[in-house]
Amino acid sequence: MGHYKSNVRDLEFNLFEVFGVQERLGKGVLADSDEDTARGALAELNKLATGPLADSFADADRNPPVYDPKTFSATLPESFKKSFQALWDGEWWRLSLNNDMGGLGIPPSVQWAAAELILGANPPLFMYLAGPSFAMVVDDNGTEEQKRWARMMIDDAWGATMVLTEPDAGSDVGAGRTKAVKQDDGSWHIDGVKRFITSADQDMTENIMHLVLARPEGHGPGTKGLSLFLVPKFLFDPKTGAKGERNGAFVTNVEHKMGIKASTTCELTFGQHGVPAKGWLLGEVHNGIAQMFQVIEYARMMVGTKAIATLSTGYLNALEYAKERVQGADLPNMLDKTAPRVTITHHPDVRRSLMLQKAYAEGLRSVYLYTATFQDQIWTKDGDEDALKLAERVNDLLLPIVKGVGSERATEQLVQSLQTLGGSGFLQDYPIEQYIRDAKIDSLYEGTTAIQSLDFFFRKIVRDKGQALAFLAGEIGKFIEAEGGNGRLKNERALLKQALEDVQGMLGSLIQYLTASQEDPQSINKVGQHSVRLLMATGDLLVGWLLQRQAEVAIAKLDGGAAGKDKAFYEGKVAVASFFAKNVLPELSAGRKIVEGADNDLMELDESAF
Ligand code: ST9
Ligand code: FAD
Repeated sequence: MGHYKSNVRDLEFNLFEVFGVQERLGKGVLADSDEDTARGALAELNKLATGPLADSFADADRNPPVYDPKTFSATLPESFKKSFQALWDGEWWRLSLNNDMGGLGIPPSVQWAAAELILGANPPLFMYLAGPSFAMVVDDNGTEEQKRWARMMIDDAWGATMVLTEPDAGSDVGAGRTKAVKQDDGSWHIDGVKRFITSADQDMTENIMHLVLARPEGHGPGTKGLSLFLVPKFLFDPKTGAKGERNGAFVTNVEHKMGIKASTTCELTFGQHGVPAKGWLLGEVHNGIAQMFQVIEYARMMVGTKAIATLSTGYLNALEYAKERVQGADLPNMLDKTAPRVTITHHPDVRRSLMLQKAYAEGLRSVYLYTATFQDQIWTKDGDEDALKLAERVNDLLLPIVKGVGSERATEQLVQSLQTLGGSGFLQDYPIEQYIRDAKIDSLYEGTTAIQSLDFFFRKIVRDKGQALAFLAGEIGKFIEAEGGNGRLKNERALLKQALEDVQGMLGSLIQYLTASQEDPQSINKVGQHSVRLLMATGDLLVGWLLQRQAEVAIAKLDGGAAGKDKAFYEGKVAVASFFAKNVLPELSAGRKIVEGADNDLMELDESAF
């Protein structure tokens, strides 16, 4: 058995029993799919993910890509290339494409469920598949000619990258200094050094299209002065795609990292090695940051899903170990030295930890799939203009939760998965130490957690005038009032109601501090001190709510006579919702008190006192 333990049952439960995504299938752009085809796709991919994709997971970590400075190139381990080929041959690169571009005709919710399987088995594989999905952004924004290039990117199986970061421009993308100089033939020469660029070189694809942010000469400061350029690794015949000369975009280093080693992280240098780095302005319009955010939104969803996928397999590995490991006696028999030794699942602290891991793994899975249901609505253009606008706003609101909360909780809970294995967890005989190393990046790239929290508060709540949040609070409120589940989980609903009030209370305080900053500019620092707390609390609220929604479905199934494996599955759903409500949600009240009592002492303290 490989390292990857998937949870297709839970994916299907969310999709078809909780969110009812099958209702959109069989119509419009989804005319060719139904529940069976969606289930079939997941089953097929699951075989690949738990087999050939997972096979190179550890080998590519222990034998990472090798950089050759003489040729500016990176060579990937053979085992990993084999896994990539299996994924490619299965045509899974079609997953995120729309029908016109050769997609599979399945909605984003099923696409992301499928993505979880790849991301849980071997995340760098998914990232090397960026070519086709980034081609969609080129197609959406490009000139007629660039739309043809987008087809080439797909048909000729190119790789692709997103190129923003520079040594002095990380979170602050607008500080980027890479410049672009217009040429007489309408192309541009890019000049500068970018760092930390994922997949900027590899030896698996014929060409790579870099999507690069650079500042045209004379353009203003900040992100708004940046434009997006298409910069291929190899120049190509614009009509046929035939490969031409090497372009002047060279990888000048591959980083040595803590984890996710199979994914090359490169310094990418433009126009510094005697060959100009030729680029073409996307769509011939200077709208770089907005265009790049189309890629970033996709990538933030991907990063959150990756973290949650890893947490899920971490939890399932820990669970399997715990069911077999015998150690110590039951606590009630602890004084009896002759008492029978038991598996560690008998120890209350192990149970507590496993149930918390389950809560976050399954609750966060539900959060990302719930988010994807709004993408389904946008994808199928289901509803009038107002409904579609609202779906976009809600999707936007949820993205920093999927990414920020997903990554933070995954890292935190994966440490608990390792703890379940005791000292064995520390060994490379088990996958969890690699999971922790590979998942840590998720709270860093695509905007750190602090950046997600600022995006959540300032852009997704304040700038949105709270519209998306009001919708979400309304949905949770309706659930609380509905009293479903046959009157069971009453106490849990009351705890959810309190959690909703606590999050609203926290938000109310932060809005007050923001308003007060019109008189006292320092007051905004109180928002900055607590924005991550708000983000994480909202994440807990959503996890608590969705686990209870799941429990309501489970109760109906149990009442309907579910038996065997199904019975255990549904009982687990009821138990985890109850556990989370009783053990985690009450903590939000303390968080609210902290936010209500916020002051600026921290900001007034001299740095030397730290
Ligand atoms: C990175 C990559 O880290 C890591 C992994 C790469 C993996 C690549 C491959 C992945 C995909 C693979 C796919 C395969 C698929 C295969 C399928 C098969 C299975 N939403 O607030 P302002 C825009 S990359 C939308 O003033 P500042 C907007 O246009 C590096 N748009 O910002 C706005 O204008 P306006 C990632 C947004 O103060 C304009 O920006 N780096 C949003 O100028 C200015 O906004 C980062 O993420 C948004 N949420 O700049 C940087 N926000 O207001 C993190 C802004 O008029 N830093 N815009 O609408 C930030 O995000 C900063 O907040 C900042 C601040 C840069 C935006
Ligand atoms: P900094 O921005 O210097 O942040 C340092 C710390 O300060 C963080 O804790 C941060 O939260 C905090 N901080 C910074 N600004 C603020 C603020 N305004 N408010 C509150 N806190 C703040 N980039 C690409 O363009 N393309 C890629 O493909 C890509 N892949 C990557 C792959 C890997 C493995 C890594 C490590 C990075 C990758 N990146 C990529 C870059 C990544 O997106 C950045 O590292 C990230 O955005 C953070 O920037 P930074 O590292 O410069 O940290």
